[in-house]
Amino acid sequence: MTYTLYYSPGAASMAVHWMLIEMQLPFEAKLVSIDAGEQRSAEYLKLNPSGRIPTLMIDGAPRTESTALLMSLAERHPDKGLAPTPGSAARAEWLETMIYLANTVLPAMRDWFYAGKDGDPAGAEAVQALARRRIEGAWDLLDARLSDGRSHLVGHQLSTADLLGTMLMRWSRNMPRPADTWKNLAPYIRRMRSMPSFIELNRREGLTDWSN
Ligand SMILES: N[C@@H](CCC(=O)N[C@@H](CS)C(=O)NCC(=O)O)C(=O)O
Repeated sequence: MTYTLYYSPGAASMAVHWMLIEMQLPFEAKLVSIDAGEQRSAEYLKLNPSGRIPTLMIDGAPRTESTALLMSLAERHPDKGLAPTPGSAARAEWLETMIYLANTVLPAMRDWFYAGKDGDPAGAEAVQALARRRIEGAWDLLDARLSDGRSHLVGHQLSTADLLGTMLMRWSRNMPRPADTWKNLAPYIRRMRSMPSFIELNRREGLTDWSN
């Protein structure tokens, strides 16, 4: 199995990059500079026609969508234990959490950061206000889930939901109410940030602004 990840520091590629490091798999990482607009180069658009990051080459075929990539990797490497076993009770909660993060939180984040680019700049403020409400609603929900003392978003075990969820929480760091201001999310975030694979991920991506 061979992997090449097209990534940009701190972008939606981050959770996939983190997973590859956490699983200790060999892979190649290729930087695509969003600042330089490289995601819209003809060469990159051949791999990912939506011009978004990430793309993961899996055995030579380009695959996209960060959440799907995390789920594919979990399926391809069941021995790494980053998803509950199919058919188990935890599996249903994992599926629910992955879809919730992909379906509700990721699009709201996209709206928060790209409202003026994806849509009419004149309406951006209203779009961002709704996005903020949705994002803060997600932190309420995940905070409540952690209030039962669990160590991770799905049960007591690290899963792809933590990698995706933590990446999204990081994106809120400069928002009016960052995720780490929620009571139960704060210690959870500290725990996730203390993982050696997260520290290594930040080192490789050259990120310094969201660490313990
Ligand atoms: N749903 C996609 C979203 C990807 C996405 O929006 N990536 C952003 C970076 S976080 C991007 O490529 N931005 C550059 C652009 O839209 O031009 C996924 O989860 O992979």
